[in-house]
Amino acid sequence: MKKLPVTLLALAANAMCVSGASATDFNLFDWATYKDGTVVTQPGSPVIPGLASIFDLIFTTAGTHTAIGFVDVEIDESINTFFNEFGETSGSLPAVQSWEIDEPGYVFGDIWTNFSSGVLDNTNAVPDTSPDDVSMALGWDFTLDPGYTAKASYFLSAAAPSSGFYLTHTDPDSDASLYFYSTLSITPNCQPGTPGCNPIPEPSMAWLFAPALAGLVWTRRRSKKAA
Ligand SMILES: [Ca+2]
Ligand SMILES: [Ca+2]
Ligand SMILES: [Ca+2]
Ligand SMILES: [Ca+2]
Repeated sequence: MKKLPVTLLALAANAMCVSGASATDFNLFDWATYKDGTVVTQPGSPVIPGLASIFDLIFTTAGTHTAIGFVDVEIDESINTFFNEFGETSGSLPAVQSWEIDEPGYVFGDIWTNFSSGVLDNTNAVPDTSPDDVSMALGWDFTLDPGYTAKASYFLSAAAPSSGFYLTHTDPDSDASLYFYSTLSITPNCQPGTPGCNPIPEPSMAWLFAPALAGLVWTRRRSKKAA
């Protein structure tokens, strides 16, 4: 899109204020997944469908695994640019999760390098004191027992999750925020209830994934309500 003259941008911003319009433009500029060393980049989407589940990563083989989701969203770019924004974290970080908030690598950020190598730095390089282009990543490092399937689900939502660890991306000029979070569910490959089928992971594992499972329950309840 051709850049609008500054005066037009100012008029647009004024119109937003006067009318009190609240339709925020969340543009998913870029996103990518990392799955045990394989990076898949995805085309952006001008509109994030439903601002909800954006992708799942499925693991079926026993052993250690790493799942990471990366997103670069721009909020109201045509009104106040994509580099007036900042990020924050909420909740306590489970031992099996990692995160990163940073400029996506066009200027100074190392998030793309870290994402591509499968190790996030658990650091926010775009805090409210230093706004810029916000991109975010969330990772899982876990071990899967034989006979189980793991699903790491990633969500972008205009509503904050009620529990668990999550990242917030805010445009202070638009007074709008977007929440990025992930859940990890572990389910048996056998049919629960059949002889010899243990429907829940080992006790140590159940403890390990408690925060994620709590998040999963919340997500299911929420989608039920919305349905
Ligand atoms: Ca913006
Ligand atoms: Ca970083
Ligand atoms: Ca960007
Ligand atoms: Ca961005």
